[in-house]
Amino acid sequence: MPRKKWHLPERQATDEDVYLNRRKFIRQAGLGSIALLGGCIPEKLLNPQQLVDPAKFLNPQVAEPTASPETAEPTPPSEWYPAPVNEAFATLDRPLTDERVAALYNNFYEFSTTKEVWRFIDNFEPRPWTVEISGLVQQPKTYDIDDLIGLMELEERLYRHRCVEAWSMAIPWTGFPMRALVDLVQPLSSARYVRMTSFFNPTVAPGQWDRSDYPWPYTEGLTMAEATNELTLLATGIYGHELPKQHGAPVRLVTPWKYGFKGIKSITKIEFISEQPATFWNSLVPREYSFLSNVEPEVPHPRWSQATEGFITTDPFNPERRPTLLYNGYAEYVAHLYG
Ligand SMILES: Nc1nc2c(c(=O)[nH]1)N[C@H]1C(S)=C(S)[C@@H](COP(=O)(O)O)O[C@H]1N2
Ligand SMILES: [Mo]
Repeated sequence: MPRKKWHLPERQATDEDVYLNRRKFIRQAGLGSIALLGGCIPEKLLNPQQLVDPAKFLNPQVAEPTASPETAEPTPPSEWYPAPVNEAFATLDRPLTDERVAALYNNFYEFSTTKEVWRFIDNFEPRPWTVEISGLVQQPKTYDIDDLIGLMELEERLYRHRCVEAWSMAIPWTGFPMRALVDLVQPLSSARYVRMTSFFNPTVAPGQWDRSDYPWPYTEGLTMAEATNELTLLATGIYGHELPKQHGAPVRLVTPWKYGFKGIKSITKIEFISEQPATFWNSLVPREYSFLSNVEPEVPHPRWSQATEGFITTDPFNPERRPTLLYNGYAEYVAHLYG
């Protein structure tokens, strides 16, 4: 294998440092592996030098990175992109995050517990891909993703993006409203929730091997009122082109008034059901990740405040400190859903 940029020798000492510091912190704080790997490392503990997957030290069987830095390059444009901008979501109160920064700083636990998901995602093939629509619905059907996109009208929207870990970005998504899909498939009146399921394939997703104790596949859920809210988007693109793999190709959920983990990536199944579904993070750590998980500055995470956030524009390690907005600034669209 050719030597890659991240194999620069001076980084090795740094990796070890980071590992030792991290391990020291864990011991001092008495936190278990869920606390470390729960998607929840507070920003101040992130080290800009952190270049190695901590899971590697916990389990020497972890796969070597398969990606090259080029993997993080934007996908080529296609006939669907760029899509027309929805005028209601054409501006924001902050600049957009740099595309490259967003592509190199991701949460996607199927591939890595670090932010360097792009390094581990080469073997993942988001096409061909099908999305099963099933459950309490008049028109159940399994769609090829490109056939489904062809039935929908794509649009671009600028949204705030707020992770429960207290970092945030501003992202131009392309996609279609989930409401348009609901209109197409016609759920029965007995449908009260939507459950979405990601893929399960440990041969391409090292995180599904390393954390075989996690409740894979990743699942998420919304109430029908949330699913049909004007804001709720099924995104197939970002920054005016197709989604790169690390952002959840070929289709992922975007619910900008909720914490980012609700925005399930690489969806394979959308089911209409009558009872509130179990979801990945809510099953794993229910007291930290509620089913609703709306962005609320006054409601702290059990291990850190949510009153402010680190807004990332050009440098994930020097974010701009900003006050958290109620419902991430989308109260006018969603406040009526919550009493
Ligand atoms: N399938 C899947 N979807 C996922 C995650 C994940 O680990 N697996 N992480 C979530 C979290 S915590 C966040 S903040 C967002 C990050 O999306 P981005 O990498 O496109 O910014 O994806 C969410 N969707
Ligand atoms: Mo997140």
